Amino acid sequence: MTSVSMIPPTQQHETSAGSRFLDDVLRGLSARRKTLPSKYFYDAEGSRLFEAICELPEYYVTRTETALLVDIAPELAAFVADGAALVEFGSGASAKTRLILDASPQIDVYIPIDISEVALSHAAETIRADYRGLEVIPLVGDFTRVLELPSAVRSRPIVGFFPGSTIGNFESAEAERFLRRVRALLGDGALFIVGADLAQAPEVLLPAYDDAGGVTAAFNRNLLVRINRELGASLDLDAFEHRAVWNEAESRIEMHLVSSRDQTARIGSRTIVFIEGEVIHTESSHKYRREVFEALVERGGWRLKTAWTSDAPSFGVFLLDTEGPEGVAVTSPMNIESSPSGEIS
Ligand code: AVJ
Repeated sequence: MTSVSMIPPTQQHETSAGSRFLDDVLRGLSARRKTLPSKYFYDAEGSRLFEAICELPEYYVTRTETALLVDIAPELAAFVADGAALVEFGSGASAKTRLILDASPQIDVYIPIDISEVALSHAAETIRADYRGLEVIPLVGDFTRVLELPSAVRSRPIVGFFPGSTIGNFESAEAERFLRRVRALLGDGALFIVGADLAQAPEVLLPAYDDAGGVTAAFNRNLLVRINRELGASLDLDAFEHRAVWNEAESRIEMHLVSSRDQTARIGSRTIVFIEGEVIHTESSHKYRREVFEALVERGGWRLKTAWTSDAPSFGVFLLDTEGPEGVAVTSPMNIESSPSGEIS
């Protein structure tokens, strides 16, 4: 299995990246119920649209988590050891990171990991400029595939950071596997700070994923734009509609693209058929109940140390550690390199 973890951003274009994208797209669109992996939203335009979503009045998620982090940053800082390395999964513009760094000047190294090279290198540069003593080591790539940390940080206390409720994009088995991999990657004694959105009324959730200005619709449809551009496909962009659905049974918001007519599209060497009303499921955003989330992190090999939740709309920041109840380090539950498949989503 391949890893992109140790390759600096400038050398990052592995030859297989394009064909993996094609394989994933064809696999998803050949299934009886069509899907596309949500990680492919984040090309340069998708990352820009996501940042715009974060500013929308309807999208409460970012604002709520940020306010909570502002409140609790001093409490979090008390758990962070001197000389720590902060490893962020899916760092994007690194906006929330600043709240952690400002409150925890004892952090010496920052390792942002992101799939969008443009977003990552820009964020790394601005963080470097604003935090002079901080060593910044960006890793570009799919954060579900990182197998190793730079050797420079292995002797340091490690704090993982996974805000934004990005964990909610995984199915529960995938989330569990991701947590186990991070547990193995960060090692015994690590802390892991995870932000997760909690369940709320559909009247709050639906507009957050289907805003009046159509930014989320553009974000969703940009996946098709990207497939056309990067894979030379012939999807008719005007013939797919954005839809957000609350799936009560799975406690998640789903984003769909709905074919507005019978149509076919050429992708690679294949012709994909869509019937009118047929759905491509492009994203799930799970909204947890607190007990459900706690059980998930425990299955993932972590212990919940502290949890903070906001007022409604409720968002949770969870501090996880690796110690067992007796203060005995739990042995690494899984060798990440031997897990059955190379990736999570
Ligand atoms: C960045 C994955 C957490 O699921 O809420 C925003 C992405 N999708 N609007 C989320 C997203 C639609 C976002 N995450």
